[in-house]
Amino acid sequence: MAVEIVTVPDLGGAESVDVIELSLAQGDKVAIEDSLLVLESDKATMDVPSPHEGTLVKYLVADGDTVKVGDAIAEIETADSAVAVDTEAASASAPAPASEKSAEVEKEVEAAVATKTVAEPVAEPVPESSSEQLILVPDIGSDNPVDVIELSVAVGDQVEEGDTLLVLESDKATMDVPSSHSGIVIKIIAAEGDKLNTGSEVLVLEVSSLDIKSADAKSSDTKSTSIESTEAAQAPEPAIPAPASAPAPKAAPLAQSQPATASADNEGKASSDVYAGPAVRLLARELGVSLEKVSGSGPRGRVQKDDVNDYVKSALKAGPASAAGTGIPLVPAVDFSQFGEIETIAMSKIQKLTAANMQRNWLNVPHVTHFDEADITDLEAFRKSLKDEGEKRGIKVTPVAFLIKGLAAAMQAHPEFNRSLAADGEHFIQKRYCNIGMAVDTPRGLMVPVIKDANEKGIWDISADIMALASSARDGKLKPGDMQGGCFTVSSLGAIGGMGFTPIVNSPEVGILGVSKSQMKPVWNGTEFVPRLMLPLCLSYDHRVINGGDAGRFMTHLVKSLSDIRHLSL
Ligand code: CAO
Repeated sequence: MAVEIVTVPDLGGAESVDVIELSLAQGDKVAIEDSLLVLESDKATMDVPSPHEGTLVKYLVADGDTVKVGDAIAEIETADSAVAVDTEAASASAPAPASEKSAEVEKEVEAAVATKTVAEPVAEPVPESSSEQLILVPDIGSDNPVDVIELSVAVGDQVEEGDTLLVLESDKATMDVPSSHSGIVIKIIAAEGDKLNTGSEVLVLEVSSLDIKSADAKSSDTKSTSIESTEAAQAPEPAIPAPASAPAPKAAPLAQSQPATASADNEGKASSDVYAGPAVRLLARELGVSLEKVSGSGPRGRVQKDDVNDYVKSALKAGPASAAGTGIPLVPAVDFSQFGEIETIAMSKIQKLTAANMQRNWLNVPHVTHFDEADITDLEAFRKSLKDEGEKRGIKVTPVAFLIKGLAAAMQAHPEFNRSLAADGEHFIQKRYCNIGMAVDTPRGLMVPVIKDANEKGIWDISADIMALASSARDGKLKPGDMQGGCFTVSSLGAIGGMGFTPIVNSPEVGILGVSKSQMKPVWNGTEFVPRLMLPLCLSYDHRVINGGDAGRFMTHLVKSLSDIRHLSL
């Protein structure tokens, strides 16, 4: 017989932390590494995984408690043990056993059985006897009566040990009362709105002798466990704070065919604020559902298991965008032909890929765009001076080559721009190589070939790469390797026009530089306005990796080196 006590593990330096979620219900099966509860410090939340496999006997802490390393948090009955799950269940104060089956109960049983016969295939008869089990309110830790706010079962329901029978609410918390036995509900004694105490009668279960034996086998208590004995439900699940402002359910008019309970819209709430029990939270986590997306149909907007299941079903029906859990409403399809003549044009493969990538990046990356302009008067003079040499080499040098050279230098000086966020969301990947992607406008769509090792190349080599890659992109001759391994992207619309734009980060890169058309502008030099050629630059970055200060310093570095290209040789 072994009941293992689980304690708070090393908290990585935090002295005390709050219990913000109990992940399981009493009596739940638990595997090693299953989350038992969630702790929160002022910096982070952490799941406490179970070090044992077995059955959760009970929690030794409640939601909202503050705990420290080594505090006992739960009892787990390991597989080889026969300790009762409900060792805390009330027994001393339990009323006398129900000794008679009333005619009313018999009728309800018959009705329930008849209903089940219609609704479900008839199960093979099993050679076992059955009896009634009166379920009582377990020890609720207080002498004050608590309200029944939800009956979770109906007459005729088959319940399993650990299933929630009803939900109680005190002025401080709500608690699920799980069943101590498996069986069929044959009579419900408590009603919603009743005030109950420890030991109050809840309902009567018809329990097979096999179930009773197995429940008895688990009991370490010496109290009588005869078939006719009265049994308290398992101790209530630890408290889940009820939303203080949870609206009371509105009764639907009888004539309406809507559900009788109002459904609560949880949009905009934190998941931990959604009114739901631990079993529902566990189910939501297992299915990858964010609870705030689910409307609760239970009393006071409580989210039920069925609500989570219904949410998943409708998300799957709605298609991939919705199933991904984005919750973004789809743009409705419009029949444009009702307004005039139309033509439907098939998207190229590249256009489809671009659309998917842009949407993915736009939705995933918290974008910020930083604007600046560089004085490229001297750079342009120098670039033009390279024309003859360029003709001899067969290479055309454009401002984009200087931008790429300047970007590579700025990335060396500010390595955070050469990072990606690791898939675990907890690490940065720092790249020691420097490849710069270049957006190319082609008749078949946007392509981004990559200039490899830009930090090691001079203006001639970069210019040669730009020409070769842009022409391959336009001729559809890029190889997959030409478009892989980018660390940062430049998107130049300088030859086309515009004063600025907000490019979309080419994730998992963390920055993209948009370049617009340079213009002569009057610039104040301290004594007079002078005509200078100004180049508009727009840096979009992933704010998960880059902060505004980083962006400001990066752009200042870039602007300085473009304004005085001698810096690029340093
Ligand atoms: N301001 C003013 N003129 C500019 C300029 C700028 N910022 N950048 C380039 N130019 C001029 C060059 O000086 C050159 O003119 P000259 O021939 O008189 O010297 C001419 O524009 C060259 O343009 P180009 O497009 O042939 O070559 P490039 O190296 O400037 O650009 C490339 C190459 C591939 C970046 C470009 O052709 C391209 O496809 N840009 C589109 C990128 C794009 O679509 N971005 C949007 C992505 S999101 O939808």
